[in-house]
Amino acid sequence: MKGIIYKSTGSWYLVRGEDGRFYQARIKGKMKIDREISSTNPVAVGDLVVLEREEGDDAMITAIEKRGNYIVRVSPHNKHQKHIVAANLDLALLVATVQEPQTSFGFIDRFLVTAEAYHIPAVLVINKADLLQDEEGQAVLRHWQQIYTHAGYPVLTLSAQLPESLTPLKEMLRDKTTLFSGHSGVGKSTLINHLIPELDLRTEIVSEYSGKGQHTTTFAEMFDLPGGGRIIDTPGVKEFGLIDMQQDELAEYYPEMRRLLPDCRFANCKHINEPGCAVKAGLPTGLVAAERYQTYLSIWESVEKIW
Ligand SMILES: Nc1nc2c(ncn2[C@@H]2O[C@H](COP(=O)(O)OP(=O)(O)OP(=O)(O)O)[C@@H](O)[C@H]2O)c(=O)[nH]1
Ligand SMILES: [Mg+2]
Ligand SMILES: [Zn+2]
Repeated sequence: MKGIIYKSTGSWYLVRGEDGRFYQARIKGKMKIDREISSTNPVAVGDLVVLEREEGDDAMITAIEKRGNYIVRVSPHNKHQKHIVAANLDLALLVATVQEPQTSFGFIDRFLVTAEAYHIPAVLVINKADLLQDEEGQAVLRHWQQIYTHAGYPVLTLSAQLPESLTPLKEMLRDKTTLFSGHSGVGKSTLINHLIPELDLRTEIVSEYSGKGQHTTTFAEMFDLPGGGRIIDTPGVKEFGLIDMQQDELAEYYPEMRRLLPDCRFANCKHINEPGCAVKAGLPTGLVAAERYQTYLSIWESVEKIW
């Protein structure tokens, strides 16, 4: 029987079989894993697998199907290893907050760059808009919306406390498998609880002391949406470390820069201080937002050097 992974704790898996039932499964000791990527987790949420039923609700995973796509980040336990966050995704959604906790442009852009590199459409959700109702807050929200809309991403500004603000999000998620990612405390589980009313995921207030979330969700888990589609809740991420990224490909993963690259004078332009650089020429005209260019420079410094 085939099945799909709904939850992975590392030692056992919650799998939904073709029969619609959930099974507690383990990986068969001798299962051959087609190692297209070497990662700390051989099987991830969203993976399609072959199941062998055992007693009751127990099962064995005997094979894993080739992934349509997947998203990988640096393993939380070992900087030199990869961790598959989820597989077979239609959308990668980042929940960001201006405050409580603050999400930086650098973090947002590392996530978006990763989604581009894995060819997964990305969406930015700015949650906790209720905390930004004064004039200053509204201006910040407009600024964020403008930066990311211009970069080419759908941006939804909403608040888990204002149920009607979730309507466009519901539309966007219908019939899709969507990964929810973001810092701890931004409200991923709270939003999912609203989207799936019978669910009651644990949520926790952001620590007043550190201004950070408390890592309430500890394992990635997938849930069915009432109107069709699935959502994957994930534990909060501190940093989105980029895997196997090289400096010369980075600009390709900024959609607004990608469009300009053919106009750079030099084919191997780094877009830093070359003459005739179309990316830099796009800064004063607003084709490239200064905030996005700043994150380009800092990510460029941090990834594999090839020049
Ligand atoms: N003011 C306000 N608070 C919110 C909103 N959404 C969530 N919260 C609160 O933010 C806190 C953290 O929410 P969670 O849903 O646990 O956050 P999470 O992203 O799942 O966090 P981890 O599981 O640790 O990654 C809770 O106290 C929520 O009630 C919102 O739109 N506005
Ligand atoms: Mg959570
Ligand atoms: Zn250039």
